[in-house]
Amino acid sequence: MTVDQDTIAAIATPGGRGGIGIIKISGAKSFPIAGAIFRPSNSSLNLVPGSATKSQRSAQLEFESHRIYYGHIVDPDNERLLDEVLVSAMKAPRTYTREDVVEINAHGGAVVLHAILKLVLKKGARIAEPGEFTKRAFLNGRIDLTQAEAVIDVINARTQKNLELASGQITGRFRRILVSIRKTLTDMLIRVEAAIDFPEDVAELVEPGQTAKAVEKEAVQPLKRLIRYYVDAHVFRDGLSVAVVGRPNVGKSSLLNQLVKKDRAIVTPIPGTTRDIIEETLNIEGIPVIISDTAGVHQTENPVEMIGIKKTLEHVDGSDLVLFMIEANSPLDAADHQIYEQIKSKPVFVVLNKIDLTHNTDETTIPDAWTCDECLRISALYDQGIDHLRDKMVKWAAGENPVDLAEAIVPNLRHKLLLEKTLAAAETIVDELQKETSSELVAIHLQEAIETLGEITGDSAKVDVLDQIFSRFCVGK
Ligand SMILES: Nc1nc2c(ncn2[C@@H]2O[C@H](COP(=O)(O)OP(=O)(O)OP(=O)(O)O)[C@@H](O)[C@H]2O)c(=O)[nH]1
Ligand SMILES: [Mg+2]
Repeated sequence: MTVDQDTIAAIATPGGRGGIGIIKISGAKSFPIAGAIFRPSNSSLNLVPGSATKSQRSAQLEFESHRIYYGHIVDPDNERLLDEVLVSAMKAPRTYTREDVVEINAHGGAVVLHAILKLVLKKGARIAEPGEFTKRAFLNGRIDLTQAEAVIDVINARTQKNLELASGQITGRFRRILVSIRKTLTDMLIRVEAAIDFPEDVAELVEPGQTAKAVEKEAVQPLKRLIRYYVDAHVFRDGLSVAVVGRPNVGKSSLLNQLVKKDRAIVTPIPGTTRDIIEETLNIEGIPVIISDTAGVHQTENPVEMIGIKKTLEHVDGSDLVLFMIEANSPLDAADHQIYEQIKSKPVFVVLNKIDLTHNTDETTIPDAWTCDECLRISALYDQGIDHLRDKMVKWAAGENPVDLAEAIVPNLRHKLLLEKTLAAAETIVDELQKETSSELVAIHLQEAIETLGEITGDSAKVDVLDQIFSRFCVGK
């Protein structure tokens, strides 16, 4: 995939009003475009909207790289003053995209920013696609794909730990390990291929026992470590989605409100209050927990409720954990059993609510046939057992002894799947070397492992994968 030659531009700051708003331009025409519309501050140039004369126009500006200029944006076609700005001019290659970059710091209002952007487009730029600036940084070799992915993770970070993981990856921590494994395998491939071409020197080039040990130590072990980090700590980066499910009126919305410490969902004694799915994100010890309150599930003819119930069951499918709520103060009914049947393939915590009404003896007996990860007693209304529930969710997600994230590299799911594929190839190589099977087979598996690592770093990633990754970005990044 190559970079196109267009100069691209976008508003890089979020919509709405703010102190400043930034328009970013990248590409060969950035400096000429900025030169055409920017008037550096000059006491003899007293710009009033629509008042400047042609003779007052400055000549083509010569920007010095990595300097900030104070002045005004003026439409050169009608001399209309648009805003007072600071312009940063940065010459390639020491820029975000490795192209010439100009950033216009204007005032942060939607109308003014769009007016300036329109002018920039009129002067020869085209509007940037989502993530296109970062895509150029990747295609121009400044960062690898893992670092590009980390940029979006930093933007989307929901907790401090989330952010630490992403910023560690931006600095290339993950990339360095992958590059080192890839180098080991590439060196080996060169030697194995040489041995195939010059069989008389095989013994000198590839000593099978030692080579197997080297692959084990320098590829298999580090790959296993990275995969283990994913398993142990990916919830810190990906979050944990938790669905609260149960029949109407058991107290699901009350639990959501208690967890987020505000009246987020409507609570009434009328069964069938909640119809839509209500989501909130909590930070529980660094894990972004996305908790969703759902419509009570039961047999109903009410068409609105039926839609809500259908949504609930679809939502359960996409959740990591289900909090299946039942009432501690009344025996289970048919609806409870039906719900259990529909959620039992997921990890389930059974939550007995309303224990304040039981006088310490629950009316509910949980059937032996129900397998669940935890069984907890709470009162959503009186805040009993809620901290314990939080604690159990964290332990379930992160394990009893959470990994030290300070230096950890936690791959995302895409990385993890490719790491597993690389690991399978590396283990096959070790096996083949130990059994001294054909060098041709070893070479094929080395190539496969190298290629798969390249998909992680982006060296051999396919166009559709790249498009998918960069489409997750916002415009202007
Ligand atoms: N005593 C007691 N009442 C509770 C408790 N939790 C909820 N309630 C009450 O139970 C009723 C139903 O609570 P909701 O939170 O609306 O129940 P829900 O499961 O969301 O109900 P639907 O949205 O209709 O499915 C309300 O009157 C709550 O005040 C609890 O722990 N103890
Ligand atoms: Mg509700």
